[in-house]
Amino acid sequence: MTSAVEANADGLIGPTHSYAGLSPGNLAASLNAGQASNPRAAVLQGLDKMKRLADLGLPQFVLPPHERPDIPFLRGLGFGGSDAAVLERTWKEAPTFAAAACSASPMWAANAATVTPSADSADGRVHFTPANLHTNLHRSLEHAQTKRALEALFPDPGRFAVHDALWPVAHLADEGAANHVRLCAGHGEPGVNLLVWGRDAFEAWDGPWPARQTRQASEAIARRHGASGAVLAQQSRAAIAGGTFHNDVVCVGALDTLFHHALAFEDTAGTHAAIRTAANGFEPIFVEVSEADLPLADAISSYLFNSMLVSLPGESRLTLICPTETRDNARAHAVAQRLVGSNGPIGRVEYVDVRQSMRNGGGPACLRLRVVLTGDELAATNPAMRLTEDLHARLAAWAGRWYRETLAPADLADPALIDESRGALDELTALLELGGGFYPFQRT
Ligand code: SUG
Repeated sequence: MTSAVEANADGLIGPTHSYAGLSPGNLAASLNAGQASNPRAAVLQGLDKMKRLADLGLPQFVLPPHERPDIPFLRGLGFGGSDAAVLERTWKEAPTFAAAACSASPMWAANAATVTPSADSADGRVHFTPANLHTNLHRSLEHAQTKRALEALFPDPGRFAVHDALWPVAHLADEGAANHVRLCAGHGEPGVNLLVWGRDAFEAWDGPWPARQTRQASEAIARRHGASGAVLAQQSRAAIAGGTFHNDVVCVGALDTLFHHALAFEDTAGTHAAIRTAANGFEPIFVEVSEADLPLADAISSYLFNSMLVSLPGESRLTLICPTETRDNARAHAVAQRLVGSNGPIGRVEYVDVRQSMRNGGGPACLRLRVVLTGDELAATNPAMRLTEDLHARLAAWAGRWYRETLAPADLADPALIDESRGALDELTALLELGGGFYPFQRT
């Protein structure tokens, strides 16, 4: 048996973190649209969560924010002149494109890619497919830079295969690991790869909100990664209609345990049966929460299931790391307490404050990409991107120097934000040793 660990790579929250209401069907983001954000508090909350996980003994990496505003994207729309003029004209003539170009959405690293560990892949490498995030304009701008960031973190092509995103077209709409759960007996052993899709690419979709993942995208990823133990399951239409824009809003899994809301899947019994059949050498445990115990609306507002479910060194039961919003919701809190009180697989619940991200619909699980790595693979990662006590302190000081305290949506049109953001990213390039030309502005 190969031993392996589950590392987390979190998206460092960028200087343009804002509430622009860009994601239809994401109820928190729509509710908070137009409010002022606090980018500095946001990045510090994210960094503190990373440190918490590192302190608990899990390898923790940092994925750098993307260049925003995305001036090259706006130039591609025909806006010309100086960078400041491009931004100013776009806000005047095409504000929706301008808002998309300013979003700090790469922070939600669960949407960065789908990952297949070496224990499950056909060629014994760790495979990554950056998500094309085709459904939302602002998120469709991410995948090329995400690929670059993954290549910086996982530089050895003998061990890591970083693919291009799936062809960016509606038929192959893909949202990455937010719709993937891996179950296994031990991280280094072959697992079940549960891939959850919302719609079939060739059937009409008539739900009130977009279904962001197609069955065909999930199939293509499993095929190109050579992923063993693949189980495809349909996300329930009721869940999407209720505001479940990703499966990880109602479902999380770790080792042999799948923790989910009763409305997560269109066919719960069929999904459980398929997982049981695919599970090689272990008996999966399903912890299902009923609609009576936690109505879907409370599951979504409290983000109980958008928690990190982790196996900590030396502990036999799993730990659930929830946002403080879960504690603030009486029903969700009661479910969490019951889990710990029972003799089930989850032995501990902890709370983290990621409120700035939560207000855009991004909980603790959205902010991280899980990557299962053997000892040799871990040793082959870029050490400068690993969060240590020292890097945490340096990044917190960096954010204090560069990030604004508050940012109203109208401030996104301020041309000074271009220089501020680039200044911050330039310094970050050195801090994380990302190499020359990592960002588009460094290549011109
Ligand atoms: O894609 N919010 C993100 C939240 C992503 C959460 N990720 C996971 N569940 N894994 C989204 O809807 C809102 C940005 C805005 O409206 O400005 C946004 O993109």
